[in-house]
Amino acid sequence: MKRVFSGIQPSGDLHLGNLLGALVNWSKMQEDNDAVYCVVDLHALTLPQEPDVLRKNTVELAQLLIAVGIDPERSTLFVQSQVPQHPQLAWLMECTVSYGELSRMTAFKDKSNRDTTKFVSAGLFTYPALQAADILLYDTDFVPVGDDQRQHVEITRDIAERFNSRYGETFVVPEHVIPEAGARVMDLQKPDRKMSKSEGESPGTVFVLEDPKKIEKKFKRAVTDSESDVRFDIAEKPGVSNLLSILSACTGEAPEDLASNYEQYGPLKTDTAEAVIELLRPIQARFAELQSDPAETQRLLRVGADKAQVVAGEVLARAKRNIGLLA
Ligand code: AQP
Repeated sequence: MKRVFSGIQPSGDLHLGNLLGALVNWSKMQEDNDAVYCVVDLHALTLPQEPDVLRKNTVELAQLLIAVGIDPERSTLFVQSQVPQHPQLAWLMECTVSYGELSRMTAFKDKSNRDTTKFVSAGLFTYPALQAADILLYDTDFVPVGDDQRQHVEITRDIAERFNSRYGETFVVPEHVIPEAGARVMDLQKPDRKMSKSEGESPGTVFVLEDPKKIEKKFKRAVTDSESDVRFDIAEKPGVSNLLSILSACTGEAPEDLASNYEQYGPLKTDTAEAVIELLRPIQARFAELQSDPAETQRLLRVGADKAQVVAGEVLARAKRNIGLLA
């Protein structure tokens, strides 16, 4: 059986990009694989956090993952900071990746340049090393992620190969799994920018727990262009193509085929909003049930962390032994 690993940050409210780009695949892939899924709270610390908000977001994100379909009985679902092997292996990863490689990460360049007056932590620079540790700790074969994470999975592969060639066969070299539709959901107001949860409340971001009326309004106001023909053309028509991609991810039909059903932007916006609202309806209902019992969620996460440590402990011991650290 193949091993699947992926993680998500409790850095804000879950949005449509997270759902279509990553979580739909998380849910599918747990059927035929040994799946390990993680709320990566240590990654959220790369930006300053309110402690109470972080704690609440961590539990609620786990509840949302369960609501989306992650089954904690079948998959291993846990919180990163409850498995100490993650930061331990991260140091070995930091010493295997170069300053130049980390400097080329677009996520770091984007975030550190977004507002030059803001505090830029060293963690924001080195977190791909922690992410490599997250993935490599589980002898992972496949990493289901959105397109924005392609570069981070690549650097994880480079680190694994370098470590293996320096110290002998230690890590499985993983492959990313990126969905055909929904791999890069763009902001509805700025379709040249990916939808992102650290942006906070914004008219361009559709949240998984958002009220259907608000979702309808956001789609109605989505930025398109001054033409009127509906075509799937990401370079020339990013706004319209984003709507077609979202509708495609919800319906399973190819965006090019969907485009031929429309002559105007209005009906495309209405149908996309409706498809999204229907996709979210059962998730919102299940989340409301789970939210009433956070203690049970925390118990499930503890069980998940204990299960994760069995594999993480073995792989960390192998890495320590091979690099020459005392057992
Ligand atoms: N817009 C997106 N379209 C498709 N997939 C996406 N993902 C994120 N945004 C999109 C995928 O969701 C998973 C979790 O990623 P994350 O926790 O990094 O989510 P985020 O929304 O990207 O969070 P932040 O805090 O805003 O982080 P930055 O701005 O650093 O990305 C991943 O598999 C990701 O690919």
